[in-house]
Amino acid sequence: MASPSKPSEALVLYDIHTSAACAPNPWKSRLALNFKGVAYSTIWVPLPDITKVRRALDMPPCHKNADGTGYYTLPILIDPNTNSKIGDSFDIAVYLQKTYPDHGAGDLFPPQKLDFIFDRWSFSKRKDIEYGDYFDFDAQVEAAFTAYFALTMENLPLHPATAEATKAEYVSRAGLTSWDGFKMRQEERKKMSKSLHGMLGELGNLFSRNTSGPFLLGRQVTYADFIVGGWLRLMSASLPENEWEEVRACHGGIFGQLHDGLEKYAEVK
Ligand SMILES: N[C@@H](CCC(=O)N[C@@H](CS)C(=O)NCC(=O)O)C(=O)O
Repeated sequence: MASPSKPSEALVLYDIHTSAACAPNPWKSRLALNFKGVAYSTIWVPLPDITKVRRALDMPPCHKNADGTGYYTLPILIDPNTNSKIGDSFDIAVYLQKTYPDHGAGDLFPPQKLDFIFDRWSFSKRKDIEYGDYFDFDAQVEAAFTAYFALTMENLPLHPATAEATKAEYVSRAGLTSWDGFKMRQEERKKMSKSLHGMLGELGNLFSRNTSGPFLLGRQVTYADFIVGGWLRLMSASLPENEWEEVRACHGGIFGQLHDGLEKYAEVK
């Protein structure tokens, strides 16, 4: 693969069209792109059009639905400078590191201990791949936050133009009859929020090893912070205000400080 020292053409990031950018995996790519300081623009795709857009770009799905059909997702990154198309957030981060190693703030993947395990069953220990520790961390953090996705459903900032089609898609996937089926009873929310805070405590333990800054490595930001930061973006956009404030403040404010520390890399372009 060519390794342009400075990309002459802007890269293109495909993200999901919502009224406030909130999709965690595209967020990881946005944070990584801003960290690398390469020029790019965003194409916003309505959720019901992701399959069509991904197929038109000749990108196979990276996951399967329960019935074996392809589950088409974003982000996708196109880099016209190297004629590359990448359709998975982790692959995008690795691509950026390999292709633009010295750009922007430098190394996305410095060695560090990322021993957060949420789901022992699926923990793969992918030490065989490059940046395997980061890959595992990504998978574990995804499993951890996905377990609490229900808390964000009611208030997802859906784009008005495609809100009804998006709701219909989610309702059908969940086997519900209406969007109201996602509404949680107050006591159910409380119970799930308590459990979320427990999970955040476990994750927060990794952040309390180095207290010199808001990131896992103190003042040095890495892709591992972007992995967590992508999910915090979803929560900041979708949790009711008081619940987001509780997430920010819990465990000594670790997650509020992380979210604020990442603001520097959060410009939406
Ligand atoms: N492994 C993929 C997963 C991407 C993914 O799950 N993307 C979500 C948004 S965060 C998506 O596109 N969802 C589309 C849908 O639910 O229809 C990656 O890391 O890029």
